Amino acid sequence: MTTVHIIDVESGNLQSLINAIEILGFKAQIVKSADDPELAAAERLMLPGVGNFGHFLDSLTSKGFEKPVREYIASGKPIMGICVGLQSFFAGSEESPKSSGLGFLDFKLEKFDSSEKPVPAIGWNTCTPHENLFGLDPCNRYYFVHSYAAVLDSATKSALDSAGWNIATARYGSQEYIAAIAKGNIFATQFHPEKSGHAGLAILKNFIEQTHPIIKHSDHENSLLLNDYSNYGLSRRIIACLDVRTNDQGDLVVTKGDQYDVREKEEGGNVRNLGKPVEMARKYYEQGADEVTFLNITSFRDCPLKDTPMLDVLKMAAKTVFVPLTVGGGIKDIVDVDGTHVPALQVATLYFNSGADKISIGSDAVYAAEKYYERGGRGDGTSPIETISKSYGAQAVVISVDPKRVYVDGPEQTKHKTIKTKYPNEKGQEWCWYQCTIMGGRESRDLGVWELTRACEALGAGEVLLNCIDKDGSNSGYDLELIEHAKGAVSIPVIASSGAGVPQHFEEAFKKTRADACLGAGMFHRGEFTVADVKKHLLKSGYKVRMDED
Ligand code: 1PR
Repeated sequence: MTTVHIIDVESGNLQSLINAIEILGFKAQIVKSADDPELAAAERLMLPGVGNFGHFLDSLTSKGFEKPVREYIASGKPIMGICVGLQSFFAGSEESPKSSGLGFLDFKLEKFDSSEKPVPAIGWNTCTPHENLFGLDPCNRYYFVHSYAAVLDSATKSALDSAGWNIATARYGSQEYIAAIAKGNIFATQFHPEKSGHAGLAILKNFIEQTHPIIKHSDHENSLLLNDYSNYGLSRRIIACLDVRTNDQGDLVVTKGDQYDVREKEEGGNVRNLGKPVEMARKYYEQGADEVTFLNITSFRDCPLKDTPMLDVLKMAAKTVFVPLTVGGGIKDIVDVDGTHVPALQVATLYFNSGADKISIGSDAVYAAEKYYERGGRGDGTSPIETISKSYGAQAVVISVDPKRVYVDGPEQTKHKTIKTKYPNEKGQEWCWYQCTIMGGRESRDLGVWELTRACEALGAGEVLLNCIDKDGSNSGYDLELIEHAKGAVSIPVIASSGAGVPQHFEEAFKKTRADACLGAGMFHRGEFTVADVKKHLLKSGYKVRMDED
């Protein structure tokens, strides 16, 4: 059985890569130290990374990996870089001007232009290989998450061509950049194959087996699936969300509320039990969900942090779900059951090591934003958003917002940013603002969505999960005004959430707002529609979506 060695410079979620290699029937072996004899004996080597370029390169150097990696490459044996692993083959990056790359490609990465599109780029894009490259398929979608890229112009393209590089290109907004590169024994992808569903697993398999299968599609498939570069080139992202908690019998269950009330309506009603988290995550992956989000909606603080049941849920889900996993709930500085203070960064690290790609912060994001304004619009580097973003990158930090609509007579009646709504209340008030809450809607704060999202973006959050308590569980469609309000506030991606009841609601959100992704929960849990139903509907309506076949 082929063994794949993976260099570990403590950069992101390696567990998912290990799981992907194992499910393909190969053996994965982590290499933690540069003098590990396994490294010299390796036949297939992987260099994966997420987050900050400088952090990755500096760790590679300080751990002594640079020399053995260069020697391995000189030996002619196959190596594959992933994400920051690809970036490390370049000379440097605008992200960390003081850090040098390995310099196999003589130019530098730059930050995406955020004046025309959300940055970080998070989502599913196509790759166009110039020659056959490990079966990279222009009709497939691969998962990208990055702010910096090897942006191309015609001069760099011809220089790379003359230097013998085979490149696959992608386009985000108006910028063309390198999605994958290959030359001799070096292959690298900017996207995450281990998070790109069946299409990504196929690329890993082809690299390990060193095969380049020929890709053929019918005209019909091409017309449906080739990129039309609408939505900056990203397919419409559909997320399945699992609200998880222990029920009255002590079992960990997926539940779902109406306006956040998760108990059955009758007197003394039980917590609604809609299924088991790991099984449901897998079901949604197989239905084509582009991401799965787990929200721990109550605390499990009656057990030591390391035994938190959600960690097991993640570990098990990550074995069969090869799309990004987000976990939220309880990401904050905590005091463990034995009295130990555990910083939020350490809590987040436990989740990342268990298979999470992103963490989501709810109540603590509100506290951080409040303090940001108290300080006159500054962070102090200590909030969970700041510490986690610094270590794992902005793309790994989502803020989960739980707002309620508050009507007023006019903008002068509140200090919060208001909108004029198409839906006046029964008193005829036509203006409203969106009030943030904490603890799953239990307490309202003197902070609006506009102010919260802007502060969190400045502190280092990379994405907004925009719930809406008024719409949650209503099956009446998203609050489109809220989505546009948040999109106007920030340039990071915004995920629309709460209210989806039929596939048409997803289409409506994509048509009438700038939502970067749409999340659904109840309609999927109750089995009324599958994720595939939503995607087929969008495809029929002319939207590009990721269709992933085994
Ligand atoms: O404050 O950092 O510990 O995070 C707690 C997390 O738990 C937050 O992300 C918060 O949104 C979530 N949460 C807390 N209480 C509830 C509850 O429902 N009682 N769930 C809750 C939030 C909203 C969505 C839901 C959509 C779509 N649930 O997750 O899935 O509204 O539903 P629908 O499509 O059925 O309408 P912290």
